[in-house]
Amino acid sequence: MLARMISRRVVTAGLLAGSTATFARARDEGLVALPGKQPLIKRAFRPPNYETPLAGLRTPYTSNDVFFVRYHLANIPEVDARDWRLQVGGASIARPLSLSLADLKRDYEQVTVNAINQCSGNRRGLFTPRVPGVQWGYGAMGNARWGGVRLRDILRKAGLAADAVEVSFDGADTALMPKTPDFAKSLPVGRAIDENVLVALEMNGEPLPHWNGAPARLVVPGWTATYWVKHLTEIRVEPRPFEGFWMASSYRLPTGLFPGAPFASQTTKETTPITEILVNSFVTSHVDGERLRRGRPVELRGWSWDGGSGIARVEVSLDGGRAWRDAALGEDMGRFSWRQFRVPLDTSRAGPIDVAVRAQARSGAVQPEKLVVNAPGYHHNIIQKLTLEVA
Ligand SMILES: Nc1nc2c(c(=O)[nH]1)N[C@H]1C(S)=C(S)[C@@H](COP(=O)(O)O)O[C@H]1N2
Ligand SMILES: [Mo]
Repeated sequence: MLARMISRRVVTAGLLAGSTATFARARDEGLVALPGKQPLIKRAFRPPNYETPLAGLRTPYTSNDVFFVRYHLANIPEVDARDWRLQVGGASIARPLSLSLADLKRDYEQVTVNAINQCSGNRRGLFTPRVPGVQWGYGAMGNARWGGVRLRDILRKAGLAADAVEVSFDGADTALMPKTPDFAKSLPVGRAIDENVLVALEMNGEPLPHWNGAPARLVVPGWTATYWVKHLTEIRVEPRPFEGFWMASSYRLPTGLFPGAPFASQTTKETTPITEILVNSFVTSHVDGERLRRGRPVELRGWSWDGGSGIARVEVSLDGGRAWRDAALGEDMGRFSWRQFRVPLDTSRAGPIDVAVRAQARSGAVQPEKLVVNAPGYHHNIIQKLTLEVA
């Protein structure tokens, strides 16, 4: 309702969230509802950074109204879908395009893909020692069914030249301070033309919510969410590496520290862009320290995922990591999606149960025991451990 009132105007997220009339505060401290969203965990106010609470992560598809929200820039326009245009150009494009929403819906095949959208810094708040940045817990991620058109089909129609090296993406959001660099990202052309990369118009069968990138966002299944540019307005294809701040100076890791798809045109001797999501899992049925009623049957459940090879197995230990057993896996919702794991818990005896969960991807990668420390606080995927108390 409010979203409609303010449409066709440029407002800052700070103003939006700051107006008491539009501001719902939940009982729990730190839970705040942005317009159109359920209460989320507020990690930063301006730019808006809101995390999905555990209760919102239990469904196979994360609801649009609890899906996490992450921005780098505070000036976030409410884009009017009727005026919106997607510009496609650059030196490696033969026929520049200016596409309306109607063009995208009429002239291109509509496809869907199930995929995890996970922030590179998901779980940064769990790093010890602490690393600077948004102190995310487990909920800077979600799974959704994304609908839209293949980026590849757009690039083909625009006449993609053989000399193309990278494809860059810019969104409608801008910085409040003139010195803050605009948020724009790029992909190697090989990844950009992967059939799973979409210009998405829909999320879980609905038009994209404002806070998740309306009217169109990039969806790069298997790669961390930094590439999933929201409020997409411009695509450029060039025969050289893109030099924007968010590629050249941010979202980078020491070269060779982590596995993942290479990004050769952006790699230096020292650093390389973060690319694929690493194998990971987390428990959604219980929290650390939770008490279980003695004798009552109960199941441990959660999700496991990786950057697109798919999940091979999930092992669970109930004795602090000595013995491991295979968990049952739920429905395969696609290799870029997450997959449920389940094991029954024995609650016949009182006392602690030391739970540990270890996912293995089809690529062979396994969740590590120890954190690979890195300055930006990315790729937190260590084995989750929690203690439950039967009483
Ligand atoms: N236009 C725009 N797109 C963006 C960003 C941004 O700041 N501006 N942040 C990126 C990052 S780092 C993340 S984690 C995801 C978050 O997606 P969500 O807000 O839909 O959950 O959006 C990506 N796309
Ligand atoms: Mo992110």
